[in-house]
Amino acid sequence: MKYLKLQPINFASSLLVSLARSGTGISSKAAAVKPDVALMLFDIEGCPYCRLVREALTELDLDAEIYPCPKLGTRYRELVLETGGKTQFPFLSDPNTGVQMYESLSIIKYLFETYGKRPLPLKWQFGKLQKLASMVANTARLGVGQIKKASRPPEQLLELYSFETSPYARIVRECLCELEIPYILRSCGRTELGEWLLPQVRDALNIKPNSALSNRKHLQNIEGKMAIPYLVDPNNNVAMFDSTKIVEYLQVTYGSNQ
Ligand SMILES: N[C@@H](CCC(=O)N[C@@H](CS)C(=O)NCC(=O)O)C(=O)O
Repeated sequence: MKYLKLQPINFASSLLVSLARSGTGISSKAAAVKPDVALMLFDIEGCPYCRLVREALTELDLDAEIYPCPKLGTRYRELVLETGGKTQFPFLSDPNTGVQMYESLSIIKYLFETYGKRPLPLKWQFGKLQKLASMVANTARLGVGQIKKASRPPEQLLELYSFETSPYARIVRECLCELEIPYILRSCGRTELGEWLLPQVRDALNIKPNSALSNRKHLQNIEGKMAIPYLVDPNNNVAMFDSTKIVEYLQVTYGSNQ
């Protein structure tokens, strides 16, 4: 697998993006109100604007259904054009309120007002600066996660336990985006100090994280350990950790050379 040979470089450049965005998309304070029906985000993983919205989802501990719309994509871009009138991303559709909107910073403001029920954090009030910083961070990925690759669609949505600024989870999200595989984003931000330690270090120190967040608790309960990313594929009754294994699984299962 050509992909595996490039793995160290691939991870290093993903880490660069995470370091550049290390002030956002990691720590969480759960939203005061959770949407009854899943939010729907039409996005491009490698888009600097879409990243800002996903960072806010992590910070508010909000899950969302992600419908990938890579360039040359055929599965969901048309739907955004029909629904909103233009192909621009991010595009949020909230079935709970009927709100459908473009513009990353407006979406973030909407999420903090509607679900966070708390003032927009200072850093998001410097919206233009955040956009610029996200564009700069993006350069390290050299366009990965932006253009469609041939694939066959899954019947059911997959699930990905992820937090935005995880360099490992990013690599999996990029693959899901390029293959236009829709998934439920299970936000798993950090609330505890122990969660900043790598799983191997935590295990060595026998530190058992006791997250306040429901997705982390659930994962700890079902797997007896906590690591990000974690993929669940109900189409094949598969669940797994480890970004390299997950990407290989996705390419073999859904990638196609048509
Ligand atoms: N000002 C918008 C900019 C959004 C934007 O330009 N997104 C790009 C993707 S990075 C886009 O939709 N490009 C058109 C396309 O992909 O067809 C925002 O902040 O949301």
